[in-house]
Amino acid sequence: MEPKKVLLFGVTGQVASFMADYLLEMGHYVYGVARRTSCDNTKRIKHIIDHPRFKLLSADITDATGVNRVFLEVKPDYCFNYASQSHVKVSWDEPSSGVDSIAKGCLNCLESIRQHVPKCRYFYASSSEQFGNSVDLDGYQRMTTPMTPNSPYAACKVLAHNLTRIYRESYGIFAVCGLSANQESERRGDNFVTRKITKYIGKMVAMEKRSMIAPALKLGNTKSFRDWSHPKDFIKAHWLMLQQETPKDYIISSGDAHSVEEFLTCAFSLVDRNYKDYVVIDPALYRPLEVDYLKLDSTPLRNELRWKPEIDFKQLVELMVSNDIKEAEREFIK
Ligand code: G4F
Repeated sequence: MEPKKVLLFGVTGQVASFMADYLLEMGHYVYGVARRTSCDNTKRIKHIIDHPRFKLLSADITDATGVNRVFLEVKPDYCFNYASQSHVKVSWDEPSSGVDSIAKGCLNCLESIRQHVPKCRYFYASSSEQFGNSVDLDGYQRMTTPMTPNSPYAACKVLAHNLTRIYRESYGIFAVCGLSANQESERRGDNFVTRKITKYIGKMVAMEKRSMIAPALKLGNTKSFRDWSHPKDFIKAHWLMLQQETPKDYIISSGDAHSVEEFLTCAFSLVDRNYKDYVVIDPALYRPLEVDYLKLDSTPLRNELRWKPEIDFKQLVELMVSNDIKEAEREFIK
């Protein structure tokens, strides 16, 4: 394939940073869009900042003029939209920011494509949170499962998901929703439950090595189930979705559900510990509404696009724990 120009919104975030790596490996030109912040937030893309085929552009997805500017400047072949508020619990504290960054941000991209680059193929990062507590009788969520969002975050995601479909059907734009289950990795933000746990383990191991005792790990609801995977697997599906003849929405998932308690058990067992000796439940960390059980069926994607994930739950936990043990040790030596 000829090198393509790819616009990546949210490039400083976890998933987009892996997508940037993948696109550069394939020989494409990557235009990463990030909003200006007073503190440096480029740690996930430090290794590619000086790459000859990477360019960092400054724009805020909530600002239509900035979004238009980058689309007109780059005239991309593809656009992946990973930008927005991403923390579900925070969306109760900052609901307007969700409306702006998720829904209006998606609309700004769709409008720019419609008006200025109608041939650009658009990927919208939909979320399994959109299902809320809807589950089919066999325990899976599918594209046909009703979307009953349980947070301001998820409600905005449903709106953006529908806008993407509406623009595709109304204007013939190649716009698709990749509805992804949870993505966790060594680049995950510290305030998501998996990384909070693995970072704690790293710190606890480093402290115990120096005869210090780590304070307890405070968590909220540990009974919920999530369908966890590594973004390195998912971004390949996202890319494949834009290579098809006709645009179609797909679910991307491992199809495997584990509770937060199972994640804790697996992660702490890797350092021969029992999580119950370290974790305390803090009711302040509970959400006003919870999503109890996410296990998504990605059979259409697997059959039609011949995709499957390579990193399973245990490998994911091992990768994150071993990364965070090394990272904590480096921090202590500093
Ligand atoms: O790690 P979480 O915050 O991820 P959550 O809510 O599943 O959302 C993530 O996945 C979505 C896809 O399904 C994305 F759309 C979204 O952007 C994000 O990436 O919470 C996972 C579970 C929840 O049930 C939460 O209540 O862990 C529970 N939990 C328990 N204690 C905690 C904590 N979550 C966080 N963040 N922090 C805690 O201390």
